[in-house]
Amino acid sequence: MIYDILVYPDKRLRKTSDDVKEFDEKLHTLLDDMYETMIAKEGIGLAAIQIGIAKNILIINLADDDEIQKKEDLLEVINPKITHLEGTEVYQEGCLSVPGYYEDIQRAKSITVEYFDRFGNKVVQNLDGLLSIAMQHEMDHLKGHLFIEKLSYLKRKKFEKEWKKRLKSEMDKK
Ligand code: Y12
Ligand code: CO
Repeated sequence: MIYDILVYPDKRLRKTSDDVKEFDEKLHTLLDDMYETMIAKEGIGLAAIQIGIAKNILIINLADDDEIQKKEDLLEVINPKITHLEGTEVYQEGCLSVPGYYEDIQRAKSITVEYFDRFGNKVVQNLDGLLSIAMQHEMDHLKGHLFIEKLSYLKRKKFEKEWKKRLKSEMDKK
């Protein structure tokens, strides 16, 4: 099933998500639906709150060196916690909930993250590069935060002005 993605400024995106307690068939169906939705919308990462489900679940599927997004590289991440952050890196980010807007964002360069897979097995990973950035971006969603909150005051003001204009023109077209 392909879900609709919540788009800024939808208030539901600001909800804090709750931990998953049951690693059951219902969770597996949700993970499968999240993957189907992310691929259909041409994303590389998706948090459950972006489809209106306030659970600590996210998926990431980066393309490989040949720019192919292989399902075997899919990360299914449940109840993640960052235990270590190191360095800083700037990367131009985008988000399915803020479609068409991209901006340079500073985050930690490398992280250690602990989470559970779909079967409830604990995973500990050291991440750097794009995976580290994507994990931090998606984990922000679980706390109700969007990457645009990291913009400077002036960039945020410009963004809000352009976004309002865009939403108005979309409404006028209807
Ligand atoms: C680095 C930085 C941020 C992330 C988070 C995951 N972000 C995405 O998956 C963004 C996807 C996205 C897709 C879009 O659609 C198309 O390109 C067709 C898009 O543009 C529009 O919707 C117009 C914007 C964002 C991971 C790694
Ligand atoms: Co996002």
